[in-house]
Amino acid sequence: MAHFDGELWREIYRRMVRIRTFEDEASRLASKGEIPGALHTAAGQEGEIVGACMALRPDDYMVGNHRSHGHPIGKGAALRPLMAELFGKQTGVCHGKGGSMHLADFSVGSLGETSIVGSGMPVAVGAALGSKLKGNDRVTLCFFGDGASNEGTFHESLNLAAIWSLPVIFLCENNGYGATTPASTVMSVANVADRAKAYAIPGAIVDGQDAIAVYERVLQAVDRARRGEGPTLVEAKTYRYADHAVNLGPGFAIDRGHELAQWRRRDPIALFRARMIEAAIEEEELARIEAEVAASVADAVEFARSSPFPSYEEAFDDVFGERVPLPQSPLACG
Ligand SMILES: Cc1ncc(C[n+]2csc(CCOP(=O)(O)OP(=O)(O)O)c2C)c(N)n1
Repeated sequence: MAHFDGELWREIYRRMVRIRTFEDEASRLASKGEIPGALHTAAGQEGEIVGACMALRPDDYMVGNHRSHGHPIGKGAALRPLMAELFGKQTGVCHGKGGSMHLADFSVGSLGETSIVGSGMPVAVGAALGSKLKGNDRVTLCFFGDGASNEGTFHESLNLAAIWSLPVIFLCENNGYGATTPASTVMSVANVADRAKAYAIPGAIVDGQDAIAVYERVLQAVDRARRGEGPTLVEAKTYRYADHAVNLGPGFAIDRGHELAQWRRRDPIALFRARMIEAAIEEEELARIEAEVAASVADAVEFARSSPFPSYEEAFDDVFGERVPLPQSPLACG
């Protein structure tokens, strides 16, 4: 049984509930068209997200993927600018130009996410190389899916991180599917962690529905990285409750049979809630946390709704490359 740390456990619980509540609300708003575009949610995966992020220091780096509203929340991000970004508003973390699949919040070390599967791993390796060259002890945690582990960037990133002993933790969120493809049908090994052998780095499998188990295993990997001993590959076995994404149409539905009900019985939030009550944390206190989170998500939605869209003149702000002269606003042309 893991050592009980009241402050840590309460924060893990708060962040997991923040992710679930944020995701459920974002999904509802996207389904009714208030949030534009495809929206990938991580409900069901909160245990591995928060367990891993809590093993980091606030000044450590974190890189996500296309399913990454939860990752910055796990790292401690404020909800208002995240929700505003989903709405495409000027007050969003990327000033409304990134949307759901391009959230970056440097204030909490979240270096960002992109829709290109496997693209986060080289970015994480670059951040870790930066720490090494600067001689500081900041580590980088990189989240990616089982599908991304079949991309070429996985091999290149783990190989480079291994030969240069870089301070990076590769956290594979094995939720059983790459979009709608069962992971077992596109992998020649039973576990993503088995691939660590090929790079002579530690590979570990953890129960992704157990936030504390993930926290403890990732903490070991973080300590190793900070000591300069190099990367670790951690595979969290988890599950996502929703189909691939909201607003992509029926072609992305998964035929899951009884699987969903089985995984819901091991819901990471419900399991952890029961464990906290066992550890003598009052039910009323947990209910208070849940009410506070519900209020802060509602507040974030109101903030997003009432924020302005970016102006036409801002179209080329915050982007790399030459600023091209803007023609007269099409809106002004009438
Ligand atoms: C390079 C690339 N190939 C394919 C896609 C289409 N695509 C988007 S998400 C996805 C599945 C990714 O699976 P996984 O990494 O396991 O993450 P999950 O969505 O299951 O969380 C695919 C194939 C893409 N966006 N980028």
